[in-house]
Amino acid sequence: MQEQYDFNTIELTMQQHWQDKKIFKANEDLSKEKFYCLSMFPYPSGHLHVGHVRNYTLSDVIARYQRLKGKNVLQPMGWDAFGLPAENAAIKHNVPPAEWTYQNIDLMREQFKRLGMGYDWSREFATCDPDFYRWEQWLFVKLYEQGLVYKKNAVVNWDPVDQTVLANEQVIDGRGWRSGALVERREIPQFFIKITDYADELLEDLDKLDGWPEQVKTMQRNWIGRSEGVQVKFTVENNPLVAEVFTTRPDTLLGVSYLAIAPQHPLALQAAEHNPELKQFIAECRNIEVSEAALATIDKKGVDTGLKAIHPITGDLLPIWAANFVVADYGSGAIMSVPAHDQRDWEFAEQYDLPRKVVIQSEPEWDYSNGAFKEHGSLINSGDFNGLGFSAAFDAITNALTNTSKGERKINYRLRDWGVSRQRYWGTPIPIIYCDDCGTVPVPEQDLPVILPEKVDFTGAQSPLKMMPSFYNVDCPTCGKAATREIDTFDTFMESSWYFTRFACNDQNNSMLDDRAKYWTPVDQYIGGIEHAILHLLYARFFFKVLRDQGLVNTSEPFTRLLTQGMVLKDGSKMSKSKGNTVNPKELIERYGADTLRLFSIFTAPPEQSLEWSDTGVEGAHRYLKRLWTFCFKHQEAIKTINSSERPYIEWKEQNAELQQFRRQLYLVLQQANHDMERLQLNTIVSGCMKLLNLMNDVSAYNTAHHDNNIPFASQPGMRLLNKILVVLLRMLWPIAPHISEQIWRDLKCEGELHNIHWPKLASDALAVENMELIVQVNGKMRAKIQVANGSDEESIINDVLQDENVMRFTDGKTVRKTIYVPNKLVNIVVGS
Ligand code: ANZ
Ligand code: ZN
Repeated sequence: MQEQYDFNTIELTMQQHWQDKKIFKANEDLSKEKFYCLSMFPYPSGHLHVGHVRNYTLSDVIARYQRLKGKNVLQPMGWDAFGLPAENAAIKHNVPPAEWTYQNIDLMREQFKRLGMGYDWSREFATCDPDFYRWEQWLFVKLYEQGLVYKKNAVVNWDPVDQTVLANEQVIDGRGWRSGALVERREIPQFFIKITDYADELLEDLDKLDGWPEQVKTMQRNWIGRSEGVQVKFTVENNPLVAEVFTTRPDTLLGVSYLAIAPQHPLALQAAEHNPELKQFIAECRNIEVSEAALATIDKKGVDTGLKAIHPITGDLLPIWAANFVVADYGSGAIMSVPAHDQRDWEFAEQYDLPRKVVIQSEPEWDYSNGAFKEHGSLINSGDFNGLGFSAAFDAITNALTNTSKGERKINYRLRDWGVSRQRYWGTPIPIIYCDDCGTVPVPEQDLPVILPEKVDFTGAQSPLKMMPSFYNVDCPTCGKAATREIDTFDTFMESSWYFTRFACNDQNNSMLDDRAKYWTPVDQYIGGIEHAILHLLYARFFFKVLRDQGLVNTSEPFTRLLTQGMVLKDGSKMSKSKGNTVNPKELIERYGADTLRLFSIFTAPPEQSLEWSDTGVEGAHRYLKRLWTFCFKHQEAIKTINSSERPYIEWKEQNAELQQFRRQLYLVLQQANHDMERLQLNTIVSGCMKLLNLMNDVSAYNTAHHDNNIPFASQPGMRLLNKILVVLLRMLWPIAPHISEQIWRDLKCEGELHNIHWPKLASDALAVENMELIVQVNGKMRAKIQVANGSDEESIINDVLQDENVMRFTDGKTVRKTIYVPNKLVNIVVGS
């Protein structure tokens, strides 16, 4: 063993060794339980930043731990290679996006390797590789044929100077980022995939995802936005058109005083023909931002269309207004306005002096000059329905409408179909051909892939494909006449929606996926940033269900457990180039080694919380590894001797109290580590490792005091214990700081190779020497203390606790919602009625 902790040599040697032995190459071994560990693949920007280091270290720790647990682990890596930054770089540095991307991939691959990530590199791919995207094109054609794809007009940002469509992030204060021209809104035909067909399943299956953070599931639920309501038909006076509205409050029907319709609503367009003011208003509304979030806060404006709707129950005539806050493509683009009980309607009515009718009783009396009364309550001023509460009124009014064919129950979703067309070059070509005679023709399977030309001049803002007749001029696959290709490419969310399945069988050239995908999916542990909580995860869940329906995978949810890691901050704010507070991992690796960086990023904060960068923290992590190294160097002869000699059985029960106490501490740390690993509280595993080094120091001091030269090392309990602590510590540390721990393992002649050794086992006898006292809380309040045998498992402890008389006094008649066990300390029972 070297005296100096020469991390650079150690890390490079170890990495070479793992690579030579292909230890991270995953095979479909049916005799073992599989574990698919994946972190969201990176965009190849060329440089790893410390946020990446954290994200990828987290998943490497989990993957390596599962390996020691005996699982058949797959941890692949690839590149989310299409997208806008490559186009921007191409314009800036005059290098084709493909070239820029592949160079970056090479750089980043080396950085990952230098960090010691345990990836199966044989499964690597980049999404810009035709061998990958051809299958995306194949699937798209399948979906097209099955009617899950359609084309419709959708709004884009049009730069009139550059004559190109801009992505939202290329529009700055309403102007094109290059030209500075005022951006126009244009409608152009685009492809959509019917994700809404899966809305119900996407919503319902969230309940099965026990391994997902609640917060992410809530965000998905809100995004899908299911609401139950009623579609009400209002006939229009002297007009064949009907105004249909969607309402979640049919109980307020008798309080409707006007209708509000979206400016693009057919009734508004019709009325505008004879109404210049309305026409002008509709034109103005075209140029405003249409996102729902924007509409929610907009200044409410409207114009009376002059049309009158007939109330379905009272027969009253109600004015119809065109209003800018009504979303054209939600519900039916029209609302029945109840200013007394809906705040937006209230504001609109105030502004245009429209009448207000109170139909819900408030207690105490509500002051309507301040705003709408939005609560549920008994009906008043509602004729036959007076006195009914919310649900009864909902049902009664709905039935009255249904019986007269003036309404029906309806479920609406906020979720929109997925627009997948992008007017960009650097993406997967959409495999569609347009023929004057045959119309829209999908590219036949045998003609796939449609390859994106990579040698392009990319200077201006426009897609180079527009200027490449060699790309877009083709023969129609149906009739053979001259035709043209679609030059739009796919939204890059398409690739990230299914890449994780392809890692199972990236070498398969005859189909999108094969049986290996059924073996490896679902991903057991997925790790990534909270910024992907909605779109990426929703699209991936959707695609997985689509793949299931194609028979390509055999489960319904792609990610069993999800860990959303926190951000890396410096001085409390996000690191960014513009703030000049970035930290370069490369320099840190040179200075301290990869193990230090890994240890620091795991130790400093629990995975889900943000991590505050600190140079002293990095130094602290480094010092720990150095101390460990030095300790091992100092004790190497003794440890090596024990490891290479026959070790007689030691009856621990017969040893003195001090030794038993040391041994107990070892297993308490291990017990905690087991618990922490399973709940991914990885930072406290490092604390455990630190405790074990301290413990080794204590045991070593004990050994010095009790040393007997006449007994061989291997027979001295204190020496054996020291050895035991070390081999537990090295295994606990290996997932986090794999190079140093494996090197020490090797240098000190521990058994076999560390990467093949199983995770240490608990010696429950060490823990069972006495009872321990646990604090029991009910809903966070301390209610009892109970004695349980040391080393009992969580299940039996919870059982004991729930049967304890004192505890039962507080849980009686309530449902136990959750139990939280903090080993050796407390149990918290969460109850609800
Ligand atoms: C009458 C009413 C009375 C309403 C009341 C609410 C409260 P969610 O839950 O989001 O589905 N609405 C319907 N379509 C709309 C559109 N295209 N643009 C803007 N608003 C629209 O909300 C449904 C409610 O949002 C509907 O119920 C409707 O207003 C409005 F005291 O109808 B409500
Ligand atoms: Zn044709």
